[in-house]
Amino acid sequence: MAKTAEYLKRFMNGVKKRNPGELEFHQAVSEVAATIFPYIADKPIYHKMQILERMVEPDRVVMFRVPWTDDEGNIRNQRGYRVQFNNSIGPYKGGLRFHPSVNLSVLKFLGFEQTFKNSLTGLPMGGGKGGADFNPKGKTDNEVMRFCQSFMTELHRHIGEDTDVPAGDIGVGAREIGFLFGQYKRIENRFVGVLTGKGMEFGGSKIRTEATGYGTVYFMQNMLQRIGDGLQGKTVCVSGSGNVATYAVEKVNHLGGKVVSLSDSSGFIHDPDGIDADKLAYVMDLKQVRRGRIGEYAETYKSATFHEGRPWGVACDIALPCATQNEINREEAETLLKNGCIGVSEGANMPTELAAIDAFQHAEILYAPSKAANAGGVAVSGLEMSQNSARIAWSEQELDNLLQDTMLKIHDSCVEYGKNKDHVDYLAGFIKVADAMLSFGHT
Ligand code: NDP
Ligand code: 2IT
Repeated sequence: MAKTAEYLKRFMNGVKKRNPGELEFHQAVSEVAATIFPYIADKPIYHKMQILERMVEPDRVVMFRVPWTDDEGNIRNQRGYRVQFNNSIGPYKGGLRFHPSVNLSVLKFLGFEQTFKNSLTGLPMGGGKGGADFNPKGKTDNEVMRFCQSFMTELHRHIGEDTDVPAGDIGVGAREIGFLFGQYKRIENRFVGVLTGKGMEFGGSKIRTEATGYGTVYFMQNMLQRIGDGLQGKTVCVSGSGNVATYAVEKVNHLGGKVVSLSDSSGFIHDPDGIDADKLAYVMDLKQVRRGRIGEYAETYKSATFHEGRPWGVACDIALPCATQNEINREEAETLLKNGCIGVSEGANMPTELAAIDAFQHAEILYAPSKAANAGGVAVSGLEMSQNSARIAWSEQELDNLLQDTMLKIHDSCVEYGKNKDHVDYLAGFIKVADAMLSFGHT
């Protein structure tokens, strides 16, 4: 045990030295390494073949200039990226994020985690992530279109339906995917499934829009069912108000729970009466169509109040962080536990700080890490790729059944490798990628 701890420390020192200042990347690697090291301690082949050392180095990183013109005719300049992390088990696959906070550290953490998540789905997809430090807030549709076209004008040469298949993430939804796909098709003169999350008219898959939020809730339901419980009658705190958060709310409602919060970067709303289907439709229009701030909800619905900060002080049985990374710190985790929270399922990527994960694990509540809990989105992306290749379209019911099966399989494999009955783990995702790398020798 002491030897493993010592080796882990040495390994992390090396990662920090080679990737200076990349704090999010260090955090993601450190969390994964702490899970993996005890498992590989008695398996010398992984050490001899330097598997983990090679896994933390992306296959390749592409960084590029994205010039575009705003509506006033000013030339603007953004930085675009695609981190192709690991294609051992399939083409690179992962979202694109457009947000001012995007940098190499954020995309490397996301691409690294994507590799394990995609492996857990059981589908043949490698890991990648990309995006730009572009802020879609306050931009017109035409400005967003010009930006997306310029971004794809460079990106197109690095991706392909069998090479690398991007999708959406923060700031990249149906509108952006449409603009990006249109430009790819125009430049390449090929109509192929090079992006997922596409519109239904041009090769998109049913359930993809809903899949991440639904999957996160299915995972929570699976964990609850294991202890003879369920979401029926549970009070649920959700953060975020974008794609993942809104479809998580919809599924909690379907399963009989009550959601009492939502948030965005300006603050959160608390609605003790619950966010029902009508209120949810209002939120979707507010955030996706009118692109407003969540505070407007409390002006419309008098049962609700608006507050600055994050929603974790609201008493709940279940917490679903669905906004962004590091949105639950140790103090907030302790507040959740003090208020009786018994389960956390991560819709967002790495929403829980390391010290907060410790608090959840120490309290032995049901805790599902994002690599497992939010894999439903990329799983249905994988099914969109299959449908595109075969030129077929499955029904909503078939796809929802496949999504539920996938989340249950991931849940069960996490439990199998988990340290104890209340702790889920994503070791199975690592093993598949590692064993593929062993087959390739030194690559
Ligand atoms: P959206 O852009 O649709 O929504 C993001 C939401 O999070 C918005 O409410 C946004 O608020 C809020 N948010 C973003 N950044 C911050 C911040 N720094 N501080 C506070 N609030 C913030 O993105 P998604 O719903 O697609 O993504 C949410 C999370 O889920 C991300 O972590 C993403 O990586 C993860 N994820 C997404 C998948 C997908 O299929 N889309 C799949 C798996 C994981 P505002 O409107 O004010 O910006
Ligand atoms: O983090 C994620 O899994 C996503 N943003 C979805 C990736 C995908 O390719 O569907």
